[in-house]
Amino acid sequence: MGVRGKAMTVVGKNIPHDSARGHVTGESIYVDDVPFARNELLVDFFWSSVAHGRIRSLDTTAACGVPGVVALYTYADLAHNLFGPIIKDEILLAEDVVTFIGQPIVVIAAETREALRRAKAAIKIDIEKLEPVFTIDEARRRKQFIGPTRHIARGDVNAAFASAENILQGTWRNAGQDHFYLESQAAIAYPGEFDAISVLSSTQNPSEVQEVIAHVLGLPINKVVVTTKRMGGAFGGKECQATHPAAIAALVAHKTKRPARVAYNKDDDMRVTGGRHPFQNDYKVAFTNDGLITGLQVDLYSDGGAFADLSTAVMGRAMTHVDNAYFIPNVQINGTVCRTTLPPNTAFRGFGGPQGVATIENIVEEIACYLKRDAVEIRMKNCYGVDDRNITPYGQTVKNNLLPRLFAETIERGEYQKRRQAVTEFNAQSKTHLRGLACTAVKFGISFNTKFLNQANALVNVYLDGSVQVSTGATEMGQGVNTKIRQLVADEFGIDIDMVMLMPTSTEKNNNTSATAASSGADLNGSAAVDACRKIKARLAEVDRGRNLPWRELVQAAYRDRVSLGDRGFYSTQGIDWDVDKGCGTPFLYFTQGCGISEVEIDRFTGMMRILRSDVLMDIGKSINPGIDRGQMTGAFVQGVGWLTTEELRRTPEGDLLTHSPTTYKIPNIQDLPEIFNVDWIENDANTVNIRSSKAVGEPPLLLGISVFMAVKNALSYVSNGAIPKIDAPATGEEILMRLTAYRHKPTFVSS
Ligand code: LUZ
Ligand code: MOS
Repeated sequence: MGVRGKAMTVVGKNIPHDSARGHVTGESIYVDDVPFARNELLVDFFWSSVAHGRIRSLDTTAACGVPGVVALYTYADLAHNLFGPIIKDEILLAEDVVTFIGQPIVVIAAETREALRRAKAAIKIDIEKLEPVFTIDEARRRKQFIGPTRHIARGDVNAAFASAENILQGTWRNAGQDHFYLESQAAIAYPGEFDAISVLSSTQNPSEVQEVIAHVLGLPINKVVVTTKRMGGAFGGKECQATHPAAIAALVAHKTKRPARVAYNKDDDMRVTGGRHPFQNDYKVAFTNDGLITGLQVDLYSDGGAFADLSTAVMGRAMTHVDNAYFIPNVQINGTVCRTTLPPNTAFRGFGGPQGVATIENIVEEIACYLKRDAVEIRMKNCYGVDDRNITPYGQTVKNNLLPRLFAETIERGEYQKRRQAVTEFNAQSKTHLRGLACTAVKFGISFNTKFLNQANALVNVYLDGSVQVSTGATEMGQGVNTKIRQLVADEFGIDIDMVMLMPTSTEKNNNTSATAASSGADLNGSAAVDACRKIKARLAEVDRGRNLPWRELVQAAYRDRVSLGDRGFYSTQGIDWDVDKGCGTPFLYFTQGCGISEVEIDRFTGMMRILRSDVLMDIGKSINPGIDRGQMTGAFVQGVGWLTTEELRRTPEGDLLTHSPTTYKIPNIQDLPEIFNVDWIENDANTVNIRSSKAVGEPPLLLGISVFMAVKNALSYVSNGAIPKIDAPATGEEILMRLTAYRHKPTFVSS
């Protein structure tokens, strides 16, 4: 109930995204839309064009002399050069060694773009080339790793293999993915009095940007204010890597005492930032003749790139998601991050979860193929139970497990059995096309896997006309977190949604905040905002003394009584625990679950693939905003499909990215959507551990895009002459065609 006994009504409604109008009309302001300040400098950096090398000499004299150039800086101008979110191994500006193409070496500040361009061309550098490392295999050979190999284990895998009825072995390989946010990385830094500095940043993580700027400039953190109004997409790419442009802009503002702006263009952004981690996972699985998995050993290897960034945490999530929907009694999971000479890979929607889940879904497809059974049968047989067989390899109990129900309902709604029959018949008669069908699941753990990050604070101010401003650490990247928090606050006070405004995220109002990440922006920050509202409500109830005053009169009465009309809320997730060394605990507050069925059709002459139909069914709890959640489910699914089917990063043998624009890097467009696309969720308000019984939805549906990849694999199984079809991600048209061609020429044997 609201403060005056009014029923809560806004939560659960399709309130439009608070920027919907602004995005369409162009009224929404992004960092690089902010008008230029008087005296403002444009900033860019000169980067390494060599993947691995030693800088023999660097001469910036000519660049300094270019008209319009105001300053050039190197690492020597920083108070500290070394930083990093988990392992402090990252340098902002290269010192004597460069370790990836795109690594910043010299910061250039100039009056015009032309001067920037000319100065870059005038920098003379001599780099002695060293041996680069571009693959997981090569890094493994050289034992170049980031952090220790981690383990999760249960039962006795060796005994399971010794007594196994069947064993399969193989390697799952997936490539990387570019975040392809529409707004490239950008920041503007404004110098203040006495070394204070104020920064506008397109970041998911204003507090980290603030901390890194203070660190590299040698300032106390309280001298730096970072503000984020919104991002034009982020997808994890602005969880850590928005820090670099912001710190570079701050360096220039700090030194020159002039405002300074960095805004990457798309091509540069794609070349210098990292993306989703490529993985290469060796697996060995034991299973009965009935398809029951009895043992699994997986050695996960990721390509972390040149610096640690979040790679070890990403690996942690991959390791805790290799089980996905399936109970595996005996498991040994080992995870190792490889260091290569590529841009550091980082958070990307799903954060290792997709790479872990794709591994086991691929294994299940192979078991089905080997046993000549339908994969859905194998999946349901191995699915986590409701009352038993419901403990993960790391010891967390899967509570309120809806997977068996989701499988059953998705199969029924998606007419799986009927369509399986139809696909088989189609493939028997078509000489030109090939169809495939697959059903996969997702069980995504919600909470940061670093325990201390699971906290949030909020500031709520009520004004004399009854209107409300809310500030939290949540950043709006298009996912609608502002709208959800507005709804939560409006309901707490029992007031109209239009009375509530979400303010730009600022480190001035909310300190030490976590990145808006791990799908938990609304969970954590919404809970903190509600906590603040409840403190204010408790005081208002005393002012009201049962009079039931209208909201505005109540607020004014409180003001005249000198009762505080603002407060700060705090939330920390309870009951979670994770021992990273032992690989056990209860790292997640709950799981968001779902199932997806996809059917694809492949042109046997070109390899071109179309998605005929996808059905997505999820448990997203009791939705705070069904329209926004539908958008997240649809978009995440399509982004997952892009990762696994069309998006391909290609480099020269020297490691230079060739696919650095939409002309060569293919993200899905509207024509690539499933021709029939059903997105739905089940009714469930039993998730009482989270705010208003909702569930996080930002990342989990991405993993259902895996159903499309497995449908491709399934299609290939119809022409592989009984062999298990091998295909790596992304399954581009070219990759599919090569596999089809191999079957034609070598009908009995196909290597992976
Ligand atoms: N970021 C992070 C994340 O630091 N820890 C996580 O567990 C996580 N999970 C998903 C996305 N971002
Ligand atoms: Mo993230 S992958 O920034 O939730």
